[in-house]
Amino acid sequence: MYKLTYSPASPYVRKVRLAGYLSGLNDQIELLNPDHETHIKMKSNNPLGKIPVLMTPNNQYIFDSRVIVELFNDTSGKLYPNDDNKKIILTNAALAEGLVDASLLYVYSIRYSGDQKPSEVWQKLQLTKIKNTIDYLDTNVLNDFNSSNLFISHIGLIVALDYLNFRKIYDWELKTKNLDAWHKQVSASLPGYKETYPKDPS
Ligand SMILES: N[C@@H](CCC(=O)N[C@@H](CS)C(=O)NCC(=O)O)C(=O)O
Repeated sequence: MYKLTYSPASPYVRKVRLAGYLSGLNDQIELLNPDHETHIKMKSNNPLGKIPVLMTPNNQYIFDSRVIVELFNDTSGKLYPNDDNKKIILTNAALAEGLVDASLLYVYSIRYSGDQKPSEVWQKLQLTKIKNTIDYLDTNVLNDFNSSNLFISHIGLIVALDYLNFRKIYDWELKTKNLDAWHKQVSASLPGYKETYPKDPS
């Protein structure tokens, strides 16, 4: 069995879980809650203090989410193709991940502001990245993220768009047409979509 540091709200953990579903490995992944002794031990193995961390069946610790995805792809071959399209798929996945990064930096600007007011300059910087990327995607998603197979790029973008909704950061659904249609179509066919939809820890 694989062991995975779990958090129901984390977009990077969700990406790894969806990659597990698409790779056919979901049944082999045990989720460990934040208060689980092994979760704490696994997390402490990453000096950056970030999740996800994966423990492989032979007790190796792997982070970050991109490396875990690569490991799952080595096993399944299902997350990106090993041909000329590989770099395109991974570039699209990186764009989606940038959307998650900007969203999380926005959320953290509030969560870790202590008794100070969050920096408006910082928030505006992140919101501009988010808005520009959503505009870009609304124009290009049907070409760039279009294939008969689902890949890690699809997972990444679904995770990013749902996280924007979950944290109410930017109402992209109201502002897009192609992207909204793409999301409806892909989310309906992505294995594990509903099971992994973000929620606050109980
Ligand atoms: N690049 C990392 C990012 C992971 C990350 O930032 N995870 C968040 C949870 S969603 C975290 O652990 N944050 C705590 C922190 O930054 O200290 C990855 O892809 O795994």
